[in-house]
Amino acid sequence: MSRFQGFTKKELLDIYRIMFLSRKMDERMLRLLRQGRVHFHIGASGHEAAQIGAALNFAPGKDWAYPYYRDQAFVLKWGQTIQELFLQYLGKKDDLSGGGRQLPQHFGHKALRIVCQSSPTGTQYLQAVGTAMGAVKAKTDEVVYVSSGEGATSEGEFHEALNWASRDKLPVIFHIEDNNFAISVHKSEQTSGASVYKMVSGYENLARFEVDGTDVFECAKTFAKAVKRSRKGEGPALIVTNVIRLLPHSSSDDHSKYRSKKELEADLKRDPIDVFSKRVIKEKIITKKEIQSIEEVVSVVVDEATDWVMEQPDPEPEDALKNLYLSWHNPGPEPAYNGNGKPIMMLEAINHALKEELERNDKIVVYGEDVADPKGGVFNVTKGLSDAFGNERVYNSPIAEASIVGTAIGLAVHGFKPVVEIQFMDYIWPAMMQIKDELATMLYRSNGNYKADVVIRTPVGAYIHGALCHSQNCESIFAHIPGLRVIFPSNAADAKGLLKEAIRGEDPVLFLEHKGLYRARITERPEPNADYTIPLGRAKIIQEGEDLTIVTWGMQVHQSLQALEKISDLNASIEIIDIRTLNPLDSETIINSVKKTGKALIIHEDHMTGGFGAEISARLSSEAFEYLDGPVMRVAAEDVHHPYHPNLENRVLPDVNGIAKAIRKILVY
Ligand SMILES: Cc1ncc(C[n+]2csc(CCOP(=O)(O)OP(=O)(O)O)c2C)c(N)n1
Ligand SMILES: [Mg+2]
Repeated sequence: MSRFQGFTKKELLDIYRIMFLSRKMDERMLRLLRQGRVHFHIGASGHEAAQIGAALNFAPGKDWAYPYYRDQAFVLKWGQTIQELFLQYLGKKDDLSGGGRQLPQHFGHKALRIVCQSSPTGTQYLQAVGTAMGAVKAKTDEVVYVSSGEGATSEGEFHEALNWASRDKLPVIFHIEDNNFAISVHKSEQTSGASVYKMVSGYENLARFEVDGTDVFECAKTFAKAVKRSRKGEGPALIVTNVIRLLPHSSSDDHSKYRSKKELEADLKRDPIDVFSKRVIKEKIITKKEIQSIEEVVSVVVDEATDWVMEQPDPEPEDALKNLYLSWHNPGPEPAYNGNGKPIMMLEAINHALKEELERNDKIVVYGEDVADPKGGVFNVTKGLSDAFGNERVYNSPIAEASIVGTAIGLAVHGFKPVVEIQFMDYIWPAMMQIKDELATMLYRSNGNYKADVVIRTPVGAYIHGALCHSQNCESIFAHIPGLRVIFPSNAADAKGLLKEAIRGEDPVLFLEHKGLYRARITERPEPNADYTIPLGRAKIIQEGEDLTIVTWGMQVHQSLQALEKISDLNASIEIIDIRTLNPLDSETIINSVKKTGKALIIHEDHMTGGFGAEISARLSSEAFEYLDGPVMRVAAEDVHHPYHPNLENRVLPDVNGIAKAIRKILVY
């Protein structure tokens, strides 16, 4: 049979069917919204040709997709059914994207490798780059699709993603659907030169294309070229499709407030569905009658799917609490410490844990700024690892923290186990969006379909004259994030056992390493065997006592022990608990101890206000109130930044004398 623009008649009929189906779905979804059955809608109307032209060129289920919220026609062509999309739209229990957890039009489908999407504009790019990295490492010829609007390309992460993808010639196709507006902001106010195509001209190995996004044939041809090139390993591509936005930005927007009638009417003349049907009718490929018959069938399909989805079960309230974590729901008892090797410092413990786990699991990759040899990390924690395991598995990242975490999520999606380093906790903030909105939410928002079991290691802490931006702790900020485990060891044996456990687990973990303890003799312990792991959520009683419970972690474990020497005159019996993990927190051990001693002093290096001590204090007052013989007290850093000069630094940090003073005060209360 003859082809038109490379397509059989059957294929052309299917292209029309999907374009029209997506359009009808938008219409029906808006009707459901007006009826009060849903709370939000964001439509694909006007973008259909570009999206189908793209989807035609991938192998769904083999290739990966990170489609943004406007990609309804794309996911239909990729293989999602109307029923699945209505389940997602209404947030039903059987919604494959997230079981009703996510806003409408947040796509996800495990079997089709549509990676469950979140809401921030632009976080998807780096994850797509990570998945492409995984595809290359796994020696496949998979290609990764990622899309966004033109407005989202102003996000820094877009440029980070282009940098990394171009540098490594990764198989990623960036599809930028340019509808001129980011909500109400025109691209002339948004983008340098009002052109994403021009803006990205400097990235080596990046193929660039700009096409009329209302012409499905042009789009299909362009994507075919780009995908073919990427599949051969020749590098990423960026395709700008010039589309029209026929609806307001979303159901919460009214575009008549910022777009003229004339402009909206002009857009209607470029409606991709009309453009397509007029063309195939004019070329006598498809008849008007055939078009009408597709429209009739689609209308019935949409009616039936709407009726069907109304009958589908809603999620149960209790479902809201499921699928936040995979590991450490009930941490088992702590195994006996099997350390009988040569004493090692904390730095060596972490290095050895990484080395042993890299040996044990070939899916582990270790990367971050300066982690590769010969430097082996700014603190030498990763020394020798890239020499031993090669640059495929241990490598330097660009100086881009969002890139480190974002690509790690994408690698984890592909089945790798990234153990990444943020060079200093003080510089974790560019990655905060990836950590809070993406890493910590992946399992939950996808209702258990996708996990992002990345381990992030980062040095923290003061007492090394690091001033404002090489001294921070900030553990409370991360302990506040549901879905993220937080570990803060105080000695070499715990560091090794906990890091190995974190790596072997399935949850995202933030592993905090106090810089002041890396080489401190006080952290030395006989090295535990390679099979020694410590379950997360088990606090350690460092010493037992009857008169007071000190709850602490990290460097302050050692300061607390030193403070006891200063109060030896009191002959007091003091229990010290090293919590070791903030999430999960072993409340039971803390509460049982305070029930015994009747008094609690919490000591941490992070600032006082909103520090993690406040959480422990609150738990004690609600669960051990009647056992308390005095107020729960805290010693912490002052609520100021960390100044440089030792006179200033010492003034704001907890010290041994201050701890001793607090102990005296609470004991006589
Ligand atoms: C990081 C972030 N900032 C702001 C928003 C709110 N927001 C959602 S969509 C959008 C506009 C996006 O425009 P564009 O990228 O052009 O895509 P379009 O919706 O036009 O297809 C904004 C500002 C967001 N979701 N995430
Ligand atoms: Mg836009």
